[in-house]
Amino acid sequence: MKKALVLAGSDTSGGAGIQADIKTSQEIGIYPMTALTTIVAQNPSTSWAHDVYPIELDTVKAQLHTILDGVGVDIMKTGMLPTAEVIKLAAEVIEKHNLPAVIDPVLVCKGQDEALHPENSEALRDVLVPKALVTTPNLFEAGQLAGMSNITTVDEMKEAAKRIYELGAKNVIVKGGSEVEGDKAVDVFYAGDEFILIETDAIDTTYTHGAGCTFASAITAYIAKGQEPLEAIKSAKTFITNAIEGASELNQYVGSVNQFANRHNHVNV
Ligand code: PXL
Repeated sequence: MKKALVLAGSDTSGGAGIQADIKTSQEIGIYPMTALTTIVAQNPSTSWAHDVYPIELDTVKAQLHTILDGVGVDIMKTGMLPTAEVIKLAAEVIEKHNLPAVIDPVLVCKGQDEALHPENSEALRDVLVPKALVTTPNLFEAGQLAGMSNITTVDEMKEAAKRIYELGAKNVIVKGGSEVEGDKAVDVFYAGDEFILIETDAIDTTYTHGAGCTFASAITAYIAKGQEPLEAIKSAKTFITNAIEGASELNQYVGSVNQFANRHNHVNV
């Protein structure tokens, strides 16, 4: 079984973060090991604001030692990285262990409008995204990485994808999802050649908590199982579409995607 190192945060509410990564890995059939970078505790007393509790750098390093030097991995996936220090550490790990890496450049949780820290965008842009085999920014993150504000059209997504590719990422998938004009959920893929639009019918739901983490984890798992990046992205799009279709409400604030929904609709690889 292929093994993945997941460097990401814990979503206490269970739908996103490392919880999504573990569930997705399990569904697709790879073995995830987790180095926790931060804990997100959603606060029911403040309308579900996401309170972020970073883990000590030494504790992150100890987990990486277990995974990299104690077991060994085939691929790496990053999610929420709370400080520029941890972002740089992630880049060092990719370099030292020569790992294919799927970088989900998490800057903000869905429904939250404050980026984690401004210096994190810069570290992601300058240090980590350049080392990505695949990077999966949403529109906000693509804007931050590409130095563009307010991306709303497919043409702007293409421009952002090209700029992010030029940072050094080998395969870029800018996730427009249902936020792009029109009734399709559109993502733009770029790997230095032509732009490829990956489209599905938009699903009419707000229960999408965990979608970004699940999508990036599915890409990681399909690559680990032997698919090329573009093929893995297409398989992951099917996986996340099913997971969104199978989503359910958690409370008045949020509903989470359901990785289990793919058992009935699985892309077998
Ligand atoms: O969806 C982004 C995200 C990533 N990682 C963690 C999260 C969230 C959003 O809630 O909690 C740990």
